Amino acid sequence: MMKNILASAILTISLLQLHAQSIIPEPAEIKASKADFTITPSTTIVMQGTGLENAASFFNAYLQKYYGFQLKVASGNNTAKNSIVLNYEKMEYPVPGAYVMNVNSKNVYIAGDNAQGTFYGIQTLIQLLPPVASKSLKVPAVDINDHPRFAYRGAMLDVCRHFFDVDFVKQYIDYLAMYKINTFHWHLTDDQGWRVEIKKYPKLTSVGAWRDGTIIGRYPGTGNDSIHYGGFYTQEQIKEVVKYAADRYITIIPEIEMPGHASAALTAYPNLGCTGGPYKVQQTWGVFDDVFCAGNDSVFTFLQDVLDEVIPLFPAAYVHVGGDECPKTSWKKCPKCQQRIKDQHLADEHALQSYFVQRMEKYINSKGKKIIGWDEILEGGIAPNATVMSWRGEEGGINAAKQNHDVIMTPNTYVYFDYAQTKTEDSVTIGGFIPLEKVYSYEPIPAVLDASQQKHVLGAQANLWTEYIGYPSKVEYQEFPRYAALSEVLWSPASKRDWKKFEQKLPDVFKKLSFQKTTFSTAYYDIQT
Ligand code: TNX
Repeated sequence: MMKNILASAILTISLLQLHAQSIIPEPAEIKASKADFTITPSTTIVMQGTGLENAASFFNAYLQKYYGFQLKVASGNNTAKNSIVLNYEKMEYPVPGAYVMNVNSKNVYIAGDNAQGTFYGIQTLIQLLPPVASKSLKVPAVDINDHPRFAYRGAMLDVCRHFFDVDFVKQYIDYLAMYKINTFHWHLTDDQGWRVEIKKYPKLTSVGAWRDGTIIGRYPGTGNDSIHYGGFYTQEQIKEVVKYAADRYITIIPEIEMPGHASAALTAYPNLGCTGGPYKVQQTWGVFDDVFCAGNDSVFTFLQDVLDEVIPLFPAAYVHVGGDECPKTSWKKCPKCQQRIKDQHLADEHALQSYFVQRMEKYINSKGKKIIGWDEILEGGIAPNATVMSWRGEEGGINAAKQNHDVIMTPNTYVYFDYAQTKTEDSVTIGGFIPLEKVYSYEPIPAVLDASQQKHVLGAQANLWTEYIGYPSKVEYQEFPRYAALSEVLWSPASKRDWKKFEQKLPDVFKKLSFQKTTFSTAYYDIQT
């Protein structure tokens, strides 16, 4: 009897501790174990398998950055006291990345179904660390069995409307890793800037990466000067970022926009437009009539050359070809485009865009890659192997899945993090209103699809368009805590999604972000009061 009372008392204390600890995203299964573990500078990381260095070194880098110490790393089967043991365990889940974690007074044991799973276990361990700098870090007594729900857990960053340097992109990637996001969609070309070095076409970056004049959305106090603004990534820098992401089990999908949002490329090479220009790298936002000429074969040669340089930089299975917001105005007036419509027996300019995307798909497929396009690629006939990113709500995604195409849900009704977080947003945003609870409520699988169609929904992604986001802390402000909410949408089992519980975890989310010196929005509280 006494023993039982004692046991339940211990359990209650552990549960209280656990309650104070708030893992994001919510794991599939979590229960109290018997005893806490304490990490100190004398704790050792023991890798019991090969290929676990990324997990170990990520953890050490985190400890160093936030707590000022590192742990010794050893290999072998030694599970001596005072160790964090990293290992593998076979698990049968449809999506890779599962892990188990057991905490007791001697060890923390973390085993993934692959190295990525073990890495996610490390992320969970990091979530459990106290948000105060100390050399004695209590890890609460827990047993966790966890696995991801969706295979595609994405984040898009637009580096065209505003440019973000390599250091910040790496920081951003670390944020994604923290919430077990596995795909970074890098929006590299747009009307306001071309951001990737292409050796065959140097003007893309010497001309197309820069704009002059007043820049909207920069850091308060700097926004009114007229400046030469821009930037780009060299191919060496891209490789460095791709490797940095891969070490965190994040795949980078590059987006090269076509046929619209092409002002920067046209400014560099005016022969690629229907009128021959002159064009300008855009200063303002929106949709512009000048786009790649669909009647000009040298446009296809140019884009193929660009892709010949881009594809080897990115190991991802996909290349994103944009396809959104392409006005047909210039094609309507262009004799070559009209000739193409005739020659190819196309119904109209929408069919011409479809011809354009299909022609590029063929080329990209021939290089062993698949294409992703925004949902406009459905208009005029979808390219045979294309995956659709549904951004104008879910409709495009639903249509694509019904046509047996894969889909990534990125609806601007739920996951546009450039939109405002309160109705009276205190900072300038593009508009819209997507509060935290709305993000949390998002269900990527539309109920109208039948089971076989639902399988085409690979996952979801939040988009951060940066028209009004000109500096890193504003990116963070727009992302946090909404990314915490999205991570539960993407990772946690649907049955574990619980807004009330998430709300209870929020103070800890904020504490953690403050501790990490990450900027975040407290709009959530403004809405409650
Ligand atoms: C629509 S989403 C766009 C972007 C803008 C964004 C602003 C999409 C495929 N196109 O070009 O930046 O709205 O929210």
